[in-house]
Amino acid sequence: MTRNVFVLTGAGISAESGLGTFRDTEGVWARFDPMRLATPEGFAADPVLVQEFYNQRRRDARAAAPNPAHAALARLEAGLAERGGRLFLCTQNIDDLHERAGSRHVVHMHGELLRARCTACGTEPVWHEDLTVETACPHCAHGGGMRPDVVWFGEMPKHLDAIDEALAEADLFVAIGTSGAVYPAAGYVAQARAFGIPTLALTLEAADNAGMFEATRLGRASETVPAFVD
Ligand code: BJW
Repeated sequence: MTRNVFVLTGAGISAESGLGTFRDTEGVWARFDPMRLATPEGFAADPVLVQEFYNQRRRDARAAAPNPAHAALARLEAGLAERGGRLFLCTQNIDDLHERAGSRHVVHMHGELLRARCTACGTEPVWHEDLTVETACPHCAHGGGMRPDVVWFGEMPKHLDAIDEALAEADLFVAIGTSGAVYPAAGYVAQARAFGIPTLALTLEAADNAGMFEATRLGRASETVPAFVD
């Protein structure tokens, strides 16, 4: 019996909540240059541009509502816990739609829009407001500036030890709405295969790493995820 499920979510699960994906034809990276907006070098070169980009993303995320796919994963977490199992919900998304759908434990490996990070002391306070280049750290004596608490290209994703442990303990791996283009997340299916556990992809179009999955169900997450859970 399946008791420990590892779910990896990507931008596709929030697409039907109105938040853009990255690599689809009308995705975020078709309109904006990731090297200018999602790298430490881009932030150093033009912090105003980068803060504005994430301020808009934060406003969009706050205006969005969870969809039936987020809700289904909250039900899966509760159902597994009742049966003595566990859902490890690892998301690449920086929105809080899993939490707002009722998921209790969410691991945000690429950070969170609703946190900021002090560039001097590293504190990561909850943050709901716009950030500007003048925003000062509320905790630190060094007058540090605040940046979005998100993981840009070339930076180390968060919670990697906990993720590796959960993959080793899982008996099913499911990827939802992710293109399999960004590492290390794109490599988790290979890790799961190495542990000998079944792997399933729920996505709209075959991902870059599609060949690694034993089973794939194509469709909208709002339909495929509830069908998988219930
Ligand atoms: C639907 C749907 C619907 C649509 N229903 N589905 C080789 C190995 C390891 C690393 C590298 C490597 N080569 C290069 C690297 C470095 C780099 C990388 O991977 N680059 C690639 C471009 C090749 N990786 C990094 O720099 C990472 N750090 C790192 O590697 O540190 C070193 C290290 C780590 C670990 C061990 C040792 C060393 C950091 C990556 C940070 C990514 N940051 C971003 C932006 C920040 C946050 C933000 O602004 O939101 O994170 S990039 C962007 O891509 C964002 C996403 O989280 C991430 C993944 O995108 P996602 O979620 O997959 O979205 P899409 O748009 O790509 O796909 C959507 C999918 O949904 C599609 O498949 C659709 O079909 C589907 N879909 N509607 C169901 N309704």
